[in-house]
Amino acid sequence: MEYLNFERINAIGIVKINRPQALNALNREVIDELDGLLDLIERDKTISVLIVGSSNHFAAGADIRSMIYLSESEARAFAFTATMDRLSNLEIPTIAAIEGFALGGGLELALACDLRIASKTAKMGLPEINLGIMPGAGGTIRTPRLVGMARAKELILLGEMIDAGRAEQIGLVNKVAEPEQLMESAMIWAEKLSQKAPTALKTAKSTIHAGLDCSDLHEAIMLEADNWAGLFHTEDQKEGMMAFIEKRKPIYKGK
Ligand code: CO8
Repeated sequence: MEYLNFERINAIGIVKINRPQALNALNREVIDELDGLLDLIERDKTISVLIVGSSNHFAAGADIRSMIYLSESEARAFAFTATMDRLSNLEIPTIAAIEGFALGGGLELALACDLRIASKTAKMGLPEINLGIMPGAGGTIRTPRLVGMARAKELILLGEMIDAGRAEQIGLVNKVAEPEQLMESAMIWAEKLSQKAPTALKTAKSTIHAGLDCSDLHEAIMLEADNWAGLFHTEDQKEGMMAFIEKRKPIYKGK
């Protein structure tokens, strides 16, 4: 891969965008590489958590140079909505470790992750409006779900950057870390997650997503009840409860 670095530490996968000449702006090649990596992660059942990070800057948006002369149909083909959706719907939990700029499509990449940790010095925003466009890879959809409609409109319509403290205050990121402790903070959460029952994590994540997509509260509650009961088919549930009774750490198999 030219634009992504991928490494594994035990069951934790860490992908870092590496296109420093354009502040990690996302062009088609970066997204195609990310798609390929998602194929690998979906197949490799030994990876239990994914951290999405970078060096210096998370990503300063979609690549503006690649977009200037796109026609409507070319813009549709350039858009990376499908890849963001794949990331969002990965069965394993994902953590964005945000440093530097996370703007436009870059912030949308972070929004497609389950959890977000930002360096104290990170700057985030959805500045597409300043380029005569709007967010197009989940920004107008995921932001209001995270921070509420009023704050989402503030970010999207004014197109101004916010700092990490404000992002934490409005719930755009889960927590803020000192710059030198960003990856360590992400690893601490990743290690904790890698010790949970994969079947329960996967089901909890998909139930949260399905619940948010469901406009009927009763239907959503019934779906939760079904998914909850479904976990009693799994070995992980038996192991989790038995380990509690036997006062030992559970050993999950993801089955
Ligand atoms: N695309 C292409 N190149 C970029 C981008 C970008 N998004 N951001 C920075 N760069 C390049 C600059 O052009 C510059 O290159 P060069 O040295 O060759 O001139 C280099 O990175 C360094 O940037 P600056 O000199 O501008 O650095 P500064 O520290 O002065 O400023 C900023 C940093 C504030 C981040 C500034 O670069 C900036 O405003 N960048 C653009 C941010 C932006 O508008 N992002 C949104 C892009 S649109 C988008 O993301 C649409 C998403 C929709 C997704 C749907 C599917 C595609």
